[in-house]
Amino acid sequence: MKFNTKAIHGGQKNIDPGYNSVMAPIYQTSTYSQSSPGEHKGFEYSRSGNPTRSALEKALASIENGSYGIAFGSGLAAIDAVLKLLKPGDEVICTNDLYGGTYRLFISIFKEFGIKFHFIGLNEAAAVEKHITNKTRLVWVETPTNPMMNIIDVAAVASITSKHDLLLAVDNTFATAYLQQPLDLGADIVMHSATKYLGGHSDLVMGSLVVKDKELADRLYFIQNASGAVPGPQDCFLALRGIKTLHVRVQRHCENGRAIAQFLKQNKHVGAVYWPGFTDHPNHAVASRQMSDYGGMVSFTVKKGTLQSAVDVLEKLKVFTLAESLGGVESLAGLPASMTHASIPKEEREKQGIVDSLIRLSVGIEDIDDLMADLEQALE
Ligand code: P1T
Repeated sequence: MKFNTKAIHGGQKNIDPGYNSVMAPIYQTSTYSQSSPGEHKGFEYSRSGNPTRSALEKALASIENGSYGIAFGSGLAAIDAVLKLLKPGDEVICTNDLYGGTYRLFISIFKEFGIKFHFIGLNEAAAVEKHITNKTRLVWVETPTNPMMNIIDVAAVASITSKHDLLLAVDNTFATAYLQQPLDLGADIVMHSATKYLGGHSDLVMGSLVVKDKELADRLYFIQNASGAVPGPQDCFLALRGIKTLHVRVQRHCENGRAIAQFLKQNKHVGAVYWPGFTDHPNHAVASRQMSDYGGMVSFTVKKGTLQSAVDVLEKLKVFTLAESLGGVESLAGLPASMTHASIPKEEREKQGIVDSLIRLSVGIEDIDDLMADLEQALE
């Protein structure tokens, strides 16, 4: 099956043996009756498994070309589960430009539990090799990165991790499975904040993991059940519904993202524009190879360079909503330094380019003329 068909039908055959409903029903139940202790129809308690969640997990596995999908109560809960594969003393190599909450989880929680993190620039995949020790277990990659839109060559990193028998996890939130398939590029785990493009309508918080390997899947299902950060059935239904239109939404996000990036690049009030579709983006060639288009996320600095100049632009926007998050049908704008990435120390942030005048746009699927006019008036 090709992607557009999988987005709608992947893993959904006989989803409701009871009544043949076309959409997976919302099984709003915490428990399931047993005819005799241990005798049931595959579900005992909804932390361990729920049919609506199961339908979503099958859809997730299908769109990522994996074998097993595992859904969580948030993107961070999904990342938390991956880190729980490790033990004190283990080491992780990760991109130095990460979603602020991921950084906070690594530094404020798992570092305290004795896991060591090496944050490195991964524009050159070979840099990974220099930081591998006999304690390294996991390489964590976000691509495109949030919010600087750096691109990491997943296949090149995978060739190193497989040689050293390390796990490679890729946060595919910005690209989505429609534009990029990390498992096909050699990653072991693909992770999503399903809150974003997968849900697609800014109406749920959820995370997901997809893997190919049965043993790894069993361990992650164990952690999902043992730690218990599972999403409810209503949210699973919404995510499943979102996935069915992922391909058409992301096409329009890409189209509008391209137009906005080009518009910003020629606007006299704008400094730098970060979007991997530009031929002068440092890893444009890698983006063109591993992604089928460049996505709907665009970051830029206001030329004046001050915090106030960025705040002025954000306050004047009328169609773009000033808000955290991304990937919904509506356009959002944010100030990473004080919103999504405030938990990263200022000095560290600025090294990555997350300056006070940096604005991040999640370009939605409204009419492009209205989006451009909105940015134009705000920048003027
Ligand atoms: O918010 P949550 O569903 O827990 O997902 C965390 C997360 C993980 N990875 C990436 C790349 C993300 O962007 C996020 C969440 N990001 C935002 C809320 C944001 O506005 O950037």
